[in-house]
Amino acid sequence: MSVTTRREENVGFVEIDNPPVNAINQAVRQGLLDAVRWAEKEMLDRVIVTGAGRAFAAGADAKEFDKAPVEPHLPDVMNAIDESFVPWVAAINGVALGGGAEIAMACRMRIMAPGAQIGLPEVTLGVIPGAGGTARLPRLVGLEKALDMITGGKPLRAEAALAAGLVHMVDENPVDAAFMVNTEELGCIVPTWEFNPPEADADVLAAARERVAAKMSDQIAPQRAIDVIEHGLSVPFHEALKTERAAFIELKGGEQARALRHIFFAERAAKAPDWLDAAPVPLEQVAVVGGGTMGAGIAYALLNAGLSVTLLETDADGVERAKANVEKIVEASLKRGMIDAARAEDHRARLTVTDDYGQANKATLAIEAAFESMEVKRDVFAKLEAVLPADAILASNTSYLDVNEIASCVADPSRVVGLHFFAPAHIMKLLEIVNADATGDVALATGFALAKKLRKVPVLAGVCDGFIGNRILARYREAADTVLMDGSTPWEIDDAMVDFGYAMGLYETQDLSGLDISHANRRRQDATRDPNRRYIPIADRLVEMGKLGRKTGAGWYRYPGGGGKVADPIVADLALEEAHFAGITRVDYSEGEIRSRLLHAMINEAADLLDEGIAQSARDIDLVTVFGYGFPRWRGGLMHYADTLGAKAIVAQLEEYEKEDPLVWKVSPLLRRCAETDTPLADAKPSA
Ligand code: T1G
Repeated sequence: MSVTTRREENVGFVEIDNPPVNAINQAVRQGLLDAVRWAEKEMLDRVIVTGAGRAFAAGADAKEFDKAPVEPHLPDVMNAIDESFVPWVAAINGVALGGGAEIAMACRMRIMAPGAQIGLPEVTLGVIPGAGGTARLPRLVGLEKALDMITGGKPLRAEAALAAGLVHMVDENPVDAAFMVNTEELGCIVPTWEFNPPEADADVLAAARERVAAKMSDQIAPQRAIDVIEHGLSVPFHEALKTERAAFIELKGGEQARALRHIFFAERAAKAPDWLDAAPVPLEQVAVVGGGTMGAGIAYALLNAGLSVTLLETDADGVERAKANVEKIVEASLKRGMIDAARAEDHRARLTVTDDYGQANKATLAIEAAFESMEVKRDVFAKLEAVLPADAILASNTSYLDVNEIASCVADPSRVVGLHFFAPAHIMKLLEIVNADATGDVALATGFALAKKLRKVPVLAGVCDGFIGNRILARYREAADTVLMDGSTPWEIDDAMVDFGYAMGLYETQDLSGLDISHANRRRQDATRDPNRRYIPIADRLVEMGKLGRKTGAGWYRYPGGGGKVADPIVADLALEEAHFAGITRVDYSEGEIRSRLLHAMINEAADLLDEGIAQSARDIDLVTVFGYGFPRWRGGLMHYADTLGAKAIVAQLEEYEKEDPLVWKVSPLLRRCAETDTPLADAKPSA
């Protein structure tokens, strides 16, 4: 049963029971509607509606969004509750999101448990509330608060919901409290749909439009929500519902909603593969080697997940630096209100920073985050192997080096796995779990168990230079540098990708991390670089000029102080000079031509990764690009976006670009297969 009913005296109890989070599917909608009719037939005093388990209701079942809507439609269920002569009381025991919040708002009264949350996150799925939320919420909390909640999608905790006037009471046991509410008092509350709408305050609406335009200009739903809310203030309630429903249906079928739903479910499907049935090692004591930016971030992420951490450094100075690095993150988290003083103290109590590896002798997992040098890593692994328990898992956070080579230095290489975190490690959700040739199932299972504990998005990657994300990034950079050499400027290239939806362009990002880092990486690759690939020396010239990026006040851009950046004519001249030396006749690319060249190079590399089995699925590549590399979430990830172009069109475009440079742009066998068989990349399989 998705909705159960029972009565006690003259009170009806309705429970939504659709594990795990009471998503509102057709059966729940029908059950609620039947419950309205049942309560009226029984002439009950009131109905108390709550959720079974940890949620009140997580919203409409998004799995139904790709199908034609089936009656009863949720707005009709809401109206039946709102207009019923038997008043309903929402006992909000857990999250009441989207349609869940709309059920609560259709009730006469709302009582919330202290740990519960209530909100309308529909815009995060590319839609707007579609069951009365845009009409009821402004009537309950006022226009400004409603606009903020609906365009931002962020839920309110109980005290904030009470202060906003969204709920009447906060109580440890909302069902009991609802049972005790005085019948007369309840009878005096006007049905929500009869509330007068707030004034259509032009300044408030304009401020909301400005905020949305500034922070999420690419996304359609937030802007559409404002229009629907505004319309709903000046027409009768039921007419407002019609406009809302039409907008919801239209958005639901659109590209952005499909892309956001794809990522929502892909993120939740990111778990250990079905074939992996080994148990992970217990995760209580973890060692981290290296207290630099990455190591400190990893250590903090572990502390924040309740684990105890021994952070290992090389000497006393290193220990002091590591302590300071972790403390900096603790202080920043305190300042942002992400943890309170008690939790900060608890984190500090579970952290040991030392240069004595022996103190890590109880760790069941060690994560090496030392300098990116094979020699350093092999030395660290030898020291770890000497002190940790024989079955402890040894992980490397290396972003480029060969995990097989690292594993070869320990007696039992099945203990070795790659755990590639992304900076800042305590914030970025992606975790590439690198499956080396000898990596055992226990090591892999431990990687996935750690990801779950840290609430990271785990993606299994095979061993290659750069694994999944950095290999795609390398192609992105190469294509950008090629376009830079052949005709554009760094700012034209960055603007093209920011207009596509990236928060920041490639060159500005390099200025942020420092040109010396990629310079060191290029030197490391000198010996093995393919001599046939064009080498673009512009970045090297900048490093030679001391232009290392933000930290030196200039890199690809100039940073004249005050946080802004300006185009640097010196850099534009450098590109002209190098193109001249190379005998290139530059081309004035349009923004679309720039964007297409970069994206096609990335898509092709991703197809190769899939074809070689380095990535297990197109969905995994979408997770990597969205959660690790800033690919716009509302485009669903690189491969979901590629499927909107279609393999045939991609192959035809790559064949054109191949004439310009057959190494930067070529056609992956997998792309050709998909084009020939009209197979979406989402369904593509490795060739082997
Ligand atoms: N529809 C379908 N499945 C859902 C779902 C939903 N709305 N929410 C969660 N699930 C599944 C999820 O895929 C996973 O499945 C399992 O439940 C546990 O989720 C008409 C149009 C509620 C805070 O946007 O934010 O209402 O992997 O791993 O970390 O106006 O789920 O187990 O097979 O995330 O404890 C609006 C989306 C919908 C809320 C719980 N609602 N959900 O987090 O568990 S649109 C939302 C969440 C709507 C109305 C409109 C979170 C959560 P599986 P989980 P969690």
